[in-house]
Amino acid sequence: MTDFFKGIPAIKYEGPDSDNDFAFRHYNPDEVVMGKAMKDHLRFAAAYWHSFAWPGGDPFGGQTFDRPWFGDSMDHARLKADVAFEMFQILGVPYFCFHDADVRPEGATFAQNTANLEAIVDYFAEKMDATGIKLLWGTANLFSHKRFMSGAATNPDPDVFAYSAATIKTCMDATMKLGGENYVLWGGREGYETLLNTDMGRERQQAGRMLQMVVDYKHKMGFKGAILIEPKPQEPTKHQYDYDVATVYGFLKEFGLEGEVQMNIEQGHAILAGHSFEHELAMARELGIFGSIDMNRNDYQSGWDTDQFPNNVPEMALAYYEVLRAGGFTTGGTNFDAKLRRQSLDPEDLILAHVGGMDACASGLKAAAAMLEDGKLEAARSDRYAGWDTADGKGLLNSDLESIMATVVADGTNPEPRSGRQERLENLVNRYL
Ligand code: XLS
Ligand code: NI
Ligand code: NI
Repeated sequence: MTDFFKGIPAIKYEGPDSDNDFAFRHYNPDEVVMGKAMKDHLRFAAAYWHSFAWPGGDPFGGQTFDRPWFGDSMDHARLKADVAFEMFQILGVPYFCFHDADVRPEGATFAQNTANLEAIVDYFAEKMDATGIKLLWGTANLFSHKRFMSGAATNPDPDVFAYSAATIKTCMDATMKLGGENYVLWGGREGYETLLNTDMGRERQQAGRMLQMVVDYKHKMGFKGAILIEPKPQEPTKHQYDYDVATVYGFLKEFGLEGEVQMNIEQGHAILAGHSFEHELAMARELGIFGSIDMNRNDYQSGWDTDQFPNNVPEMALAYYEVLRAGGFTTGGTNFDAKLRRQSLDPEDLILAHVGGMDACASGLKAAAAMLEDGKLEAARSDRYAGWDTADGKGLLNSDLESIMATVVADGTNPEPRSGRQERLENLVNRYL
């Protein structure tokens, strides 16, 4: 045991009336919601990068966090892992997620990076065996090091494409070895700063080819998990090719990968794309590519991916409503891609941020389940489209303009507008919260 979280107890469910900060009010792992334990609905994961690798900087100032594992040695990396697994256990999160660069020191060569990663993977494997904590997903950080400043797969320099492909292979191997349930690709710098120096056609072809290689390798190695793309419209690049779910779907179609890749949808990225979180979730469900979520909260004023811990239960209820309508998670889960504010220096801030986020998710899930079980919202939706279930409605989509016109004339069709009842439905939603 390290002493980083000294004095902080394992977090337990105490119910809504508890006034203990270090307790759950809503997240009761074994409580059954719609026939399934809450923990199996939510499948919480902690994100290594924000909680253990991020130093607290912003564009105007550097490190604010003073962590004993900040440093470049393997000893630092192992201490970081010790503390990380202590946090996972205090919180009772069943999963974690990581990038290669979060967990191992940067070596002088590719080979050294690989060796460092493999050593930490072995260290993780022991801890996972001992604690039962599992890997939700692994990924490669192809955006922080300066070699990736002009992109990874979409780089104008083929050597960077090669370095990136090789790095992805090592990260897929690490994910497979640790029994990871998904492999994520977030194209942080797969985009451009200015069209003046960018060959968009080439870059899109390169990105498509890299994705095909990832899918080929997945099948070759026998990885049973899902390959997930995480859309984001911009930041760090001015424009990112994986803009949003619909854009990525078009990309998958173009490269023949629509049956192979699903979406990891992040709240903050949806907001940056000018959508709501529930829009992106619903779109992925309709396209049959819903996979997993990165749960966080964007500040609506900032225009940045602020990655705050989620706490807006009414919004989260609508998000989990879409998750439940998609049939819930299979390989996916709720990953807290969220970081502390840079003034939140204390170890207990890190614990309480997750406690609040987990509780807000549980509240949102319970409200969503009640909405769905009650059926009023779904009944109102079906009622609105009921005309399409009649023989005439069904026939219309198989008809043609000339026949339809003949029928409109013969029947004297003259549609009467009907209320969309938005306020009534919004009032209804608020009753479940
Ligand atoms: C950044 C992304 C990143 C991915 C993993 O905005 O959310 O954290 O989730 O590379
Ligand atoms: Ni994310
Ligand atoms: Ni993000």
